Amino acid sequence: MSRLVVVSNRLADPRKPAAGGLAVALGEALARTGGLWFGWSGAVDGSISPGAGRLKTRTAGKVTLATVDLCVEDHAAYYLGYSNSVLWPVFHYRLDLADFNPAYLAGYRRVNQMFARELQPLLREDDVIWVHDYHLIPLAAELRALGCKQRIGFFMHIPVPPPLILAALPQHQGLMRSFFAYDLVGLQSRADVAHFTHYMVNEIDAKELDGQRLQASDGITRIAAFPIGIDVEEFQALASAPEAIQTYEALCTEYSRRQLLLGIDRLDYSKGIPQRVRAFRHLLEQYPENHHKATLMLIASPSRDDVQAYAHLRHELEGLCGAVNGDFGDLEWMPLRYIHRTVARKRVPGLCRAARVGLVTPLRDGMNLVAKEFVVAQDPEDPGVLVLSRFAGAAEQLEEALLVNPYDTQGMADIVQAALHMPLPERQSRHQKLLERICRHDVHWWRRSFLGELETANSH
Ligand code: ADQ
Repeated sequence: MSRLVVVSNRLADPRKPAAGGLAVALGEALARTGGLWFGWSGAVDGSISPGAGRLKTRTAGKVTLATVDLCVEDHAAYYLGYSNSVLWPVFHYRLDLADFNPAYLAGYRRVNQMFARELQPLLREDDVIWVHDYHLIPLAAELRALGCKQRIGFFMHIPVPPPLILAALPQHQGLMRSFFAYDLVGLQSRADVAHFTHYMVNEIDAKELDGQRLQASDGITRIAAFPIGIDVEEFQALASAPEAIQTYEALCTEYSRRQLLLGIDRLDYSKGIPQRVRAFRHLLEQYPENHHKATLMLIASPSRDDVQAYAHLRHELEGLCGAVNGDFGDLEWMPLRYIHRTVARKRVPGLCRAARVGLVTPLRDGMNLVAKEFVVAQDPEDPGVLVLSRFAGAAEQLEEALLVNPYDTQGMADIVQAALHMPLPERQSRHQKLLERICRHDVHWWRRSFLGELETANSH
């Protein structure tokens, strides 16, 4: 069995439960093969110079964790700059929020080169390398330039926009051509595969060899959708642990006379949080029977505070939430609870189970794991209803959710109203089908499918 090498921007100690399902799933595969996980340590070190890394290795059980620190300039250009102020907004269809500063691209290339330089001496001939996400698109090309012949796969956690949006990226061809250094490129949804393929065919004259392979002057790569899942067993175990039960019981007591609507997200403009608040406001205006009966709880974890667009979002949201409470609240009822915090992972299943409606309404999302967690946390005898944006990757799989267009305030309010009043048999039947599909396509299925396909892909 080949050793697995995972490369991602950040890594987590897979033995710690707070690491979450993805780290646990990757950690299992890494441990089985005595694998290596390589990435940025999260530290920014003023004493190193641009393009230099400081490699540190430690072991976590059978897994070796190898990390590099970044200097201040590289952190600003590669991470805050190109990754989070260019690629993130563009791939989420937000050209208006992109900051095309040329220094960012130079920093992005520099850090990918440094990653390749530090990683290459740690590699063995028969390793299988799995690179994750938009921070590291050129990594395989950099490794190939250093002579690496190993199988290398890439998984993109975020969506792929249509070709003309990608084409707005200055020097997009160079970036997109570097995908051909991978043996396999995994995307979240069929829509992403279609956009990716159209881009390659339209913009760089690639040819579709068969349904799954693309050929360009740079080589051949295989493309497929591998919708990521959650670790259902891990989440169910969390749900039956004391912290989740306490959270559930405390909320049931507090909201015994009301119905709880819940949103849990990173505070990110792709998640459609202001649009959700507007729809809730509309619900209270159009359906006054919900006054004193419905409470929306929004839990938004702080994210990328040092990128400007995120600071704007925070202010916008504070204003919107304050206005809803000011206009509709009274001494007995606060319609909206906005919590700008990461809640302990152990409490998430309890929060979800206490909610009658889960509002997962991103404007665009690669997958969205909260949607799947919400379904798994429900009591099958009396399940809550998932209201899901049709623009989340998860919508391709979770057909029995109530699908909404988050830009349509009125339409979303009407659907939330339907969710609040859905009869029990319909809730049960939708929940059962959703749960079945989420269990079948869990994170272990995702990992096995991707790695199985990578093992059989032709290597460079
Ligand atoms: P994210 O954008 O981070 O991931 P998501 O898939 O929703 O989004 O995962 C978030 C995780 O963090 C979930 O496990 C959730 O429970 C947790 N979380 C979010 N907010 C929290 C809060 N306030 N407190 C506690 N926990 C919170 C990226 C892509 C997604 C893709 C994933 C995986 O943007 O589209 O689904 O990667 O590929």
